[in-house]
Amino acid sequence: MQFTKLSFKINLKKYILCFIALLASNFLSNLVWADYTLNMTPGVSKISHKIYHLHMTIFWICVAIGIVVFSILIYSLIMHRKSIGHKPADFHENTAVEIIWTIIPFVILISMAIPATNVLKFIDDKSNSDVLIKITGYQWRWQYEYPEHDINFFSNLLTPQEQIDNKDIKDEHYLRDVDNYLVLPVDKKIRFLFTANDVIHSWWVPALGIKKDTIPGFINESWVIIDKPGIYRGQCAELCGSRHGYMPIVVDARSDADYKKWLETKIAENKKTATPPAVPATPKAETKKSEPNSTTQNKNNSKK
Ligand SMILES: [Cu+2]
Repeated sequence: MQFTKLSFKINLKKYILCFIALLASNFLSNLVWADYTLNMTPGVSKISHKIYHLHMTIFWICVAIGIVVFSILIYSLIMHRKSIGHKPADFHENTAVEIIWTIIPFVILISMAIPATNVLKFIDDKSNSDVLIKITGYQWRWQYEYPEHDINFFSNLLTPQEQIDNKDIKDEHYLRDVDNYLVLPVDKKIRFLFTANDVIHSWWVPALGIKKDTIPGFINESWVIIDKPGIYRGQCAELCGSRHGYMPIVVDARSDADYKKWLETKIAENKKTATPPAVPATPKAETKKSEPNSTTQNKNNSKK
């Protein structure tokens, strides 16, 4: 009986050790951590880099405060404990101490506020842009307009309903892919105008460092200079209704040459769809001929 109890104890110890070793090897292996980042990512735009550096500055200030405060705390706990016979001080209210612990946080806050204000000022400067894009939020898709080129299109979720209903295998970009990407040039200052058609949405692409509310009846503004070509994904970040989770954003950043090529094909597509049929085929088409006159008349009337 005793023998079995002992062997059970030894085995249990062995199993626990094996389990700990297995866990440790799992957590320490590169495979587990390969796709794991704890910190904020620096992103790919001038704004996102500034936000990242501000975040790191504040982070290190917090680390320094933590080290100082916990050092004093731990030192006091050990060196001033009752068991070694330490006698507590009996003073009450100390003006010097109160002034010091007011001034130190004040200095820390000012040292944080200066870089934060500089970043905010940088983000707010939308002047001298090269490209203008208007973004309109809809329940539940985005509309992108290039007012300088008369281009506009909708960007809808591409994930099939079968995947959403668990009837099909979910692909790599499940709920994060759209039919029409927002194509943007790199190294150009792009100014965004944001609005919405129905309820409040929020256009959020973390890699670009942009998160702006799109509000019906209001125009919000932002800008970006993208560093490198690539596909950058985001999503609506304002609870906007039952399909809020189904309106992702995909930005396709291209080199200037590729962007211009894309613009040309889009402009050509627009012209094709805008051209009326060359030869009127039926007598009905003849009656339609008079329509342009009536519309110009309407326009003239409206101008009056
Ligand atoms: Cu939305």
